[in-house]
Parts: sequence; structure tokens; C-alpha cells
Amino acid sequence: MRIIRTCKEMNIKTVAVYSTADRDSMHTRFADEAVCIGPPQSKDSYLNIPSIMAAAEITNADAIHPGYGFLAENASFAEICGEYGIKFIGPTPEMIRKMGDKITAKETVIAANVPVVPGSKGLLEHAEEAIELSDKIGYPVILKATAGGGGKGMRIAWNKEELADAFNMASTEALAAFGNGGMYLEKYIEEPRHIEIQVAGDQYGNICHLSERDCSIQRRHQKLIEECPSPFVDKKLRERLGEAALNAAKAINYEGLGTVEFLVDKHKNFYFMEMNTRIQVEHPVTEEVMDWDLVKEQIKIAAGIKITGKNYFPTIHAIECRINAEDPFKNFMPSPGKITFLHTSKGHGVRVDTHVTAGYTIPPYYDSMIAKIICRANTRIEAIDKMKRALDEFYIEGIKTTIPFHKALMNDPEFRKGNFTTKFLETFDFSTMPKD
Ligand code: MV4
Repeated sequence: MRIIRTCKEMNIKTVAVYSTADRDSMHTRFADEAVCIGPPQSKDSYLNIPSIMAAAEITNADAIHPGYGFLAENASFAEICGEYGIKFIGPTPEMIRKMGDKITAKETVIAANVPVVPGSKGLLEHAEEAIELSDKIGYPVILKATAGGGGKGMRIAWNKEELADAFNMASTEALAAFGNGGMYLEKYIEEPRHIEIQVAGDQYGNICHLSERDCSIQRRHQKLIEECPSPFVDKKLRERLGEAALNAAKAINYEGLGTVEFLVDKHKNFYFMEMNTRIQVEHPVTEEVMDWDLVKEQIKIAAGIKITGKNYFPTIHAIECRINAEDPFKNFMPSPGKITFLHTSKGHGVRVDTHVTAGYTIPPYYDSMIAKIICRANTRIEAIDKMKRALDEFYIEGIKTTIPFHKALMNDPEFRKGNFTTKFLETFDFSTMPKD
């Protein structure tokens, strides 16, 4: 829906691809054409490259926008598009590869003077090497599986005694889980914030940043709330983060929209975490603050149009709540099913991005996110209070959603003050969620 909206505004014809489970999804109706690419299982449809290329061939597609899941950061897919003479709307396969591998990405940004967490250069050979290194960088340290990601295959060691066992157990678990037991080690940053910088680069070396998004409110490494600007970032830190993000992007001559993610500690030290070579779910908070259409920018860059290259700083505030088909009263258990009534929030400063309608059945096969509510206002508190009203106005029947959780969050005194880190939900009082 998000890509089709912008294409229509640019007078570009669109083809929607869908699995048999998504036959009734709004995007199949909204696109100019729709092609079924397979059964519900992602590996047979949305990850089925031959099927997707066949859909592009029979519709004579000039370009493919990969969205932000599935194949969006798959370098081979980007390569195959090139072989078919179809423009992949995003960076080159080389850029995707460089930032896709955590160790290579770190080496690349270290060479560009971007701060990274102190730790091992590459993979650790054995526990003794981990102990020797940790004596130098100091405890606590965190062991990370090179084949892990999104929080999987991470283990913290608070002292030397713990480290040896931690290393052997983490490596065994990683081998079992990912088929690769390779581990690396970093200084553990306690109670970090997750703050990311939006960057945009064209085909001519012009590159700019559009300031930060604070994505610290996460549950099991799933972002739930994002906002721009971050209540923790002052003007100086914003400039330093922006410069570091541009240095990381320039190091690979980045083309397209991308996001450089940082860990930020309580002393405002920041460390490169990873770079995402795609547009992100939370891009609307930047769009609402900067009044940019980031998908339009992606398409213009892909078409060889230049960008200005100047940086953008926020003067107003935007916040996004991800609405998932999950029951927050049952430990966020998935709640697929048929939506029997739907009224989405409207009014000044409220945007709802969704593909669902009344009568639509949420399939159990994919990510549980069904809508994003984004609110924009002059100040953070006004944006939060507008979000409270928008959450109150969002009527949906037939499935459970995380709306009660978001209502409680918008009322939480610490959240309202901007006092939160990635650990916030570990101590959040879920009993404050309204039952209605
Ligand atoms: C860390 C860290 C603290 N210190 N690395 C989690 C998933 C992956 N993106 C990296 N993660 C972390 N790496 C060091 N050296 C804490 C986390 C982390 C985290 C980071 C961002 C957002 C949410 C998080 C939740 C738990 C742990």
C-alpha cells in the first residue's frame, strides 16, 4: 500500500504480488495489476525469487521495490534483478553485502573513523582468547554469534569466571541454532538506547542525513514505538551522530535510503551497531517531521535524479505506535482472524498506514503487524497526547491488538518524561493496561 500510494502520485503503473493467503489484502486491489506468486508459506511465495521474477517478466516491470522485509536486504535478489534488466530500488548488491555481514560492516566503518564498541577484531578462536581480551577491555562483556542477529545468540559475562562457560555454551548454542558457532566479543554497553540515523545517497555521490529516530522501546528485539527527534539527543549529539552516519555511508559510496543504527550509553557515547540497506518500517516518523516522501526519494534516486545533499533537522515531533494482532493480556500471543469492524483514527496530525479493512482475515503466516499509527505535533507531549486520542479512536473488532499496551505506555510517567532505554519494558507495569 505504501509503495503503491507513492507510485500513483508519480504516475507509475504498479504490480502487486501476493500469496494465496493475501488474495483479499488491500494492496492487490489498489495496484494496477496483481499477480499470485504462490501459496501462503513465505519460502514458496514472498521469498520465491523465480516466481517473483516471472511476475516481473509477464507484466514487463521496469523496477522492483523490495519493501522492508523478505528479500529487501538479499544481495542475490538484487543481483538477479540486474541480470533481468530490472532496476532494484535500493543499493547495489555489493553495498548490501558489505553491510550485511556484521564483521565486514564493523571493519568498513572503523576505517571511516566511526565509533564501534571495543571488542574482538574478528571471530574468537577459543575461550582463552576471550578471557585475555576481556581483561583488557573490562567487564561486563557480551558474546555474539556471528550468524546470529536480532538479539539471538548473545550472552553477557559479568566476570572472568562466567566468561569461559559462557563462551563454550554460546558457541554450542550458535552451532545448533545457526549451523555456525563463530563468536565475537564486545564491551557490554549497559542500558543503551537504540538511536538510528536516516541517510539518503544518490548515484552521484551526494549524500545527506535526516536526523535520528529513537527506537529504544522494544519487546524481544521487536520495535514497538519509534519517534523523531529522540528526547535523549541534544543538538550536539545529533550533529555527531549525523556525521558518523554519513561517514559510514560514504565509506561504501552508499546509494539509496539507508539507516545507520547506534547504541547510545547514558554518557551520550555512541557506537555503530549495524547499517540497514533498505527503507524501514518506522520511516513515517521521519517523513512526518521532515515533510519528505522517502519512497518517492528512493524511486527518484533509482531513476538517476540528484538529491540536494543538505542535512535535515527536526523542528516538530512525530511518534509511531506499531499495532500488532497480538493479545497483550496473554503475553502478546498472536491473534489472527477475521476483522468484523474497523474504524481507523483520523483528524489533524494523525496518519494510519495499514492494509487491513473490515472483512479482511489476518493470516497466521506472516509478521503480526497490522497497522502503524503516526502522530505529528509541535512538541513531544502534544504528539503523545494526540497518540492517546488516536489510540482511543481506533476501533477494531474480531481480533485482539496491542492497543491497550500502547495506551498504558502513553500514560506512563517515565515514558512521558523521555526516561527510557532498551531495558524499559523489563520493568514496565503491564497491569496499567486498560481492559476495555
Ligand atoms: C549490544 C548491547 C549492549 N552492548 N551490544 C541487540 C540486538 C542487536 N541489534 C544488538 N543488540 C544489543 N547489542 C553491546 N556491545 C545491547 C543490545 C540490545 C539491544 C540493542 C538495541 C535495541 C534493543 C536491544 C535489546 C537488548 C539488547
